[in-house]
Amino acid sequence: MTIHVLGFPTTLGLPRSAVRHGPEALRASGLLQALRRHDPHVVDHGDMAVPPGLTSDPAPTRVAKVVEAARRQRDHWLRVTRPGDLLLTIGGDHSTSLGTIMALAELGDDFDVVWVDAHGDFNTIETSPTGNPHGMVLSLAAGLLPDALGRVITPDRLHLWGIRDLDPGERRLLAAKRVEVLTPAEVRARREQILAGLRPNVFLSFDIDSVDPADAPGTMTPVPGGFTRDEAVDLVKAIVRGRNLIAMDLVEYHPDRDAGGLTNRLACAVLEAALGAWSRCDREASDAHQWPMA
Ligand code: DIR
Ligand code: MN
Ligand code: MN
Ligand code: MN
Repeated sequence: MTIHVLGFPTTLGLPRSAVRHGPEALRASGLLQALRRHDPHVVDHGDMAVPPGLTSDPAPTRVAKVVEAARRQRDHWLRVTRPGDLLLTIGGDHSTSLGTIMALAELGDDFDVVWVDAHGDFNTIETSPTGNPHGMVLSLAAGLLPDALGRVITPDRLHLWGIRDLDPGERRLLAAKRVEVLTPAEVRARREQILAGLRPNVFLSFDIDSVDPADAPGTMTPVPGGFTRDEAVDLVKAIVRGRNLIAMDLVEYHPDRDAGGLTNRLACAVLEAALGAWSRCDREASDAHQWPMA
């Protein structure tokens, strides 16, 4: 069983942002060394080359470029992965997660997507107030932008947790498709029940802005009222324990806005929580982090 690590420094979903420096910043903090403490079978695939997002592109062009990059990421995963492996991608904006969903669907895995985020990412070109495809990733995967991509995943497999900032049109679409959409308060109140509702195979896509800006200032789109750092770490452990984490993404980390490195340390803790639970090591004793390194 191998952990495959891929940097995906994309801004195709969120042009003009420094989320392209996310993989580089986390690598510099000792990401690979930390993962190897959990499991020696870590293969670093480097960073995928992705062209910059352009605000001058009309929304359909932006979406087409996101899909093109996602296909390359899917093809890469399909070449390297074996049953039992874990696909770990460091974004980039949230369009990072489309290629992995496509790869898992192609592999025929029976999996749920847990999308931990402040946002629904269920806009279409028509409902999006920004035209930014990072807010359309799940609607793309669900086939709601039919010119761009067929249906990759059915809406019943989507579990959106931490959500507190929906655009009116995407709110209607999420309701029409009966997607599970839960605020942080609802996740707290119904935790055991919603965890029990997950399929055994899980793709966890963790958007840094799911966490409250007090604990995660390093993001482009902060929204008050998020999970605390400790809640996020606990939740990730609970998701991974007793399930097969088949893929995980850490996205929307914006190092330029991360005064004091708070968000870098949060990203570290979240990844270690997932990997610790995944490799079934008892990490509690070494929870005094050696990572990020000074
Ligand atoms: C907003 C922001 N709903 C949009 N989405 C974000 O542009 O569609 N997603 N920030 O993470
Ligand atoms: Mn997102
Ligand atoms: Mn978000
Ligand atoms: Mn489900």
